[in-house]
Amino acid sequence: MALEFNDTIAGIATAPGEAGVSVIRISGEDSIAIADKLFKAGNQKTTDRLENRSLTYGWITIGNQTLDEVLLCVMRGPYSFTAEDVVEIHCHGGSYITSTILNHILNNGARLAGPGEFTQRAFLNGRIDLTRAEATNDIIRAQSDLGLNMVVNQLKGKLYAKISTIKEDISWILALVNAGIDFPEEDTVFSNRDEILEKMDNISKELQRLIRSAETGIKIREGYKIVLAGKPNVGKSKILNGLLEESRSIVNQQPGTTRDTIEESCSILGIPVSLIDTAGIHETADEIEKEGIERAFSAIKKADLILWVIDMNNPSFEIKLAEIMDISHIPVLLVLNKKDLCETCREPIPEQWRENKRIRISALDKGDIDRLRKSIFEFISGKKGRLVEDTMLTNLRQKTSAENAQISLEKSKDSLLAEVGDELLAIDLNQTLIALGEIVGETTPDDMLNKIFSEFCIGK
Ligand SMILES: Nc1nc2c(ncn2[C@@H]2O[C@H](COP(=O)(O)OP(=O)(O)O)[C@@H](O)[C@H]2O)c(=O)[nH]1
Ligand SMILES: [Mg+2]
Repeated sequence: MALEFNDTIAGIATAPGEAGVSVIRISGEDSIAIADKLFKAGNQKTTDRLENRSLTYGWITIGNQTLDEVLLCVMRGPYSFTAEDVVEIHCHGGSYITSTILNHILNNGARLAGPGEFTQRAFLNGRIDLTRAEATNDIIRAQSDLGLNMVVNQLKGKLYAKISTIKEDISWILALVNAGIDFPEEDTVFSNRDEILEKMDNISKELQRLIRSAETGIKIREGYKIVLAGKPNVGKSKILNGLLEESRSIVNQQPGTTRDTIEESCSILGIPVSLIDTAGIHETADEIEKEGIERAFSAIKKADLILWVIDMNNPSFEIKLAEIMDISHIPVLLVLNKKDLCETCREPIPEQWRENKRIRISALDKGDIDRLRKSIFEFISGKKGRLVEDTMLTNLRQKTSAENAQISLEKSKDSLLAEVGDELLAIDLNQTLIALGEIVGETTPDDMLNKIFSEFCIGK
C-alpha cells in the first residue's frame, strides 16, 4: 500500500441543509486532542477520559463563546470505522452551526477530508476489503429492497469470503507447482494432475457464475431502464404516473404533450428501475416534436425493457420497432391500454407482434397497474424468480478483474495440459491470483483505488 496518511481528517458526515442533527466526524491520531479543545463535557471529564463508544452530553465552546449543545462520541482505534481514533460530534443540524464547528476543528489541526476518505482509511488500515468499502457507498445509494439486499451481502463480506476461498484453492495449486520447481525430481504437479485439473474446473465454474452474476448485479445497482414508448396519446404518461403513483408526467388529451424524455427512479416490487417516458412516435413536421422523437429513439436503444403501449380503442400496429431499429435483443412487453373503453383490441394483433408477451390494462385502474408491475417483475426476474444471490459481482471493475482471472486460469489449465513446464504454469497461476486480488483490493493499483474512493460521498 503506497498511499500515505498520518494526519487527522474531519468532515461533515450528514447531508448538507437544515436538519434536526448533523454529525461531524474526525479521524486520526489527534482527533481526541482536537475535540478536547472545543468540547466541554457535562460530566466535566476531559475528552481523553470519556467512555469509549458512548455518547457524552456537553457544549462546544470557543474561548468564552458557547456555540452549541451537543453529544460527543469517542471511538478509539482500532475498533472504529477507520480503525483510527474517531470522534463524532452530534450538533444541531443547521448549515451555519455545522460549518462553524467544522472550521474550528480545522483551525485546531485537522484537515478537511476528501470524498470517501474515511472509508479509504478503513480500507488502507485493513479493517475492510475493497468489496466491503464499495458496499458502504452502495448502501447509501441503494434505491430498492433488492439493491439493499445485494449490497448488505457484500457488506457482510460474503463476496470477500468467496474470493478468498477461490484464492486459497489457487494458492494450493501454486504451492504444488512451486514445490515442483524447487524439487524437480519429485514431479509433484504430474502426480497430483487429476486433482489439480478438478480444482481448476471447479474454480472456473465458480468464476463463470460470478461473471454472469455481474450483469444482474450492475443492473440492480444502477436500476433497470424501462422505456414507455408508442404512438401519441396511447396513455404512456398515464401509465408512468400510475407506476410512480404520482403525477410527474403531464397527462394531456392533446397528442404530443410529452416532448422530451422524462426519467424517474422507482422500485417495482423491490426491483430498482428507471422509468423513461418518451414522446409519441409518429410522422410530424413540428421540429420540437421531431427532436423529442429522436430522443425517444435513443432512449429505446438503451432500454432493458420496452413497454410498447397501444390504445385498444384506437389501435395502430404499423410501427414494429425491431424492424426499423437494431434493437431486436431488447425485450418488448406489449401493453394494450384503455381496456375500460374497449375490452378487446379493435383490431386483431398482427402476426409480427404475436411473439411478444402482452398485457391488457386500463391505466386508470389501480389493480391493472399492479398487474402491470407484476408482469414487469416477472419479465425482469425471468424463470429463476430470484435475482439476488449470496455472492454477486456488482460493478464493472469487479467483473473485469474476474474475467482476467478466468482468462489466466484457462491459460494455466492449457499450460498444465500441454506440459509446458512448471515455471510457465506458475506465472499463469500468479496472474490469476493478482486478478482476484484486484477484486478485494489487495493488488489494485493506487490510481484505481483513488478513483474508486473519489466517487464516494463527502464525509463517508
Ligand atoms: N379511458 C382511458 N383513458 C386513458 C387511459 N390511459 C390514458 N388515458 C387518457 O388518454 C389521454 C392521453 O394519455 P397520455 O398518458 O397523455 O398519453 P401519451 O401521449 O401516450 O403519454 C389522456 O386524456 C389520458 O387521461 C385509459 O386506460 N383509459
Ligand atoms: Mg405523454
